[in-house]
Amino acid sequence: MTFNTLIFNINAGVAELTLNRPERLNSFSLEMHDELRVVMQQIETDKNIRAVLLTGAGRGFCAGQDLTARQNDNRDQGSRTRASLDENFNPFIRRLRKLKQPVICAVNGVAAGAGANLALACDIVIAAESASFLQAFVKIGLIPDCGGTYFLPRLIGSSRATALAMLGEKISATQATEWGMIWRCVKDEVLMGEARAIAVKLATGPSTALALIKQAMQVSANHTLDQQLDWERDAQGLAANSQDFVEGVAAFLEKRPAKFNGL
Ligand code: T3D
Repeated sequence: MTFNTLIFNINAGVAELTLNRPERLNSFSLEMHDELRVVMQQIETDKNIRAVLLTGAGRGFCAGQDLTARQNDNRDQGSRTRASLDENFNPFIRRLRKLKQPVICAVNGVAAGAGANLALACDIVIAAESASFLQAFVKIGLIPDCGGTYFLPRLIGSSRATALAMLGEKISATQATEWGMIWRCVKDEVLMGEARAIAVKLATGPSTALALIKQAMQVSANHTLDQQLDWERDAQGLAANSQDFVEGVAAFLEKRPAKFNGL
């Protein structure tokens, strides 16, 4: 598939999705949203895709909404903004979170506004040392969206989340790692190699268990311990019914690496 604003390849079970408007730091345009809908449909339905790797082209990861599309717009800004979230950003974040496949985000440069929160919506975030995260919204009189006010306090606690959102200060990938906002940061030159290695590991892993782990982490945010113990029991029943569980146990007992087929 070829696109104007995205690069999309599928290789050895990994779908690699690159936001590709480098001259605007990969900010979101309507065309990009349209193309993302096509790609998401493919990822949701293609059984051969077992992991997704998201990154950005050029020196930035994503600078959020393309603000040039918001200039000299005399229409009702409130209604337009609500519609933009309802029709474009929110469905994308929801679909990403609901994907069965794990999503790895390789943050190659600045992640600002919706771009920062897109990264936080992914399952494993790895960043280049030169990358940074910026809740840019307040600088233009907006509030964090795309789940920023959901993910941030859960990842780094309310005090840091509030300060980042209110002050709009950029933090480095190193700081983000120290705060537990992302999984890790690595030297710029090894970012894509490391991110691809994670993606391949997940694409050759036990897909049923991985999908359930993803779901477990999400539902736990709103569960009591009792509810989560029950949820884990049911999910473990599903995982144990997979071929990959049989293979995993056999491989352990035979002292060989497991060969998971994702079933
Ligand atoms: O309306 C709705 O749909 C509601 C939804 C909102 C979601 C949101 O994401 S709101 C937040 C929007 N994003 C921002 O406010 C971030 C704006 N960008 C920046 O603050 C800075 O560009 C960065 C901190 C991200 C990076 O700074 P720097 O100095 O590394 O780069 P730069 O020079 O500012 O940007 C490079 C080019 O990209 C530049 O173009 P030029 O001058 O070379 O022609 C710049 O204008 C362009 N660019 C960067 N971000 C955006 C953008 N163009 C359009 N929209 C952008 N968001």
